[in-house]
Amino acid sequence: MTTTVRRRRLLASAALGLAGGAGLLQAARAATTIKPDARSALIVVDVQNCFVSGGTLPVTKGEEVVPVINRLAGAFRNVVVTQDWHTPGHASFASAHAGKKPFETTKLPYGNQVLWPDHCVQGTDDAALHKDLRLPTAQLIIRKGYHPSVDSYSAFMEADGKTATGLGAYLKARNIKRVFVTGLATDFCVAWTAMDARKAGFEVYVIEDATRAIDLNGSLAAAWKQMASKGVKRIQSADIATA
Ligand code: VGL
Ligand code: ZN
Repeated sequence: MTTTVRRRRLLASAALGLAGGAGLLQAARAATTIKPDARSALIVVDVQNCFVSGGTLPVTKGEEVVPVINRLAGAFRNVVVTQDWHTPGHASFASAHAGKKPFETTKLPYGNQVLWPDHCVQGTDDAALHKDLRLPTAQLIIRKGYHPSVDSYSAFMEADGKTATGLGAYLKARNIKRVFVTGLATDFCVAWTAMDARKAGFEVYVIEDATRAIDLNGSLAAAWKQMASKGVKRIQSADIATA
């Protein structure tokens, strides 16, 4: 084979490769378009004033999840909402521990605990759902973190690892098999909720662009890695068939 011929063949196969690649990409996207069914539930985690700009524990660009979640909700027959709902002086607050500052950690009887600024105190405006959240079809609001000495990032299980919130039993009683987790924050309440949902036997998706992260010392990358290892699927809102 002459060099010219070889080069021509190479070019031809490169072109084919490109075309084939694009085709595959399209096929992959089409294949992942998900139509939520009667056994699917959207879980909207902690889209509260405390976690957006102006709140007590603001997540950068946290408010950007609101329109994405509002749009997604139209595709789901089952929608569940969570609220972080702490007692005043809650054990997860740095202010409850002498000499501790927010974002430091401490040891509590159930393990290591990140200490946060006072946030999402029961009944305050700070703990209310974001005013632009439009979830008229939502069926359940589950509150968590209301035991004074136990935190609960997860909507399923408190941080002591043994106190269930009741969400798992509720979803099972309603014959839900697949959950789609959205909201705040990706690396804390969303991640723990998603991983506990796996533990409870659900098929679990996190819709990445419907979440925003705190990202404390690399916590976001760590959370995605942990979620992947537990079989949580990472998707985008465009992967859900809406409209
Ligand atoms: C959350 C920290 C403390 C969350 C709640 O919703 O991700 N993070 N409390
Ligand atoms: Zn909290």
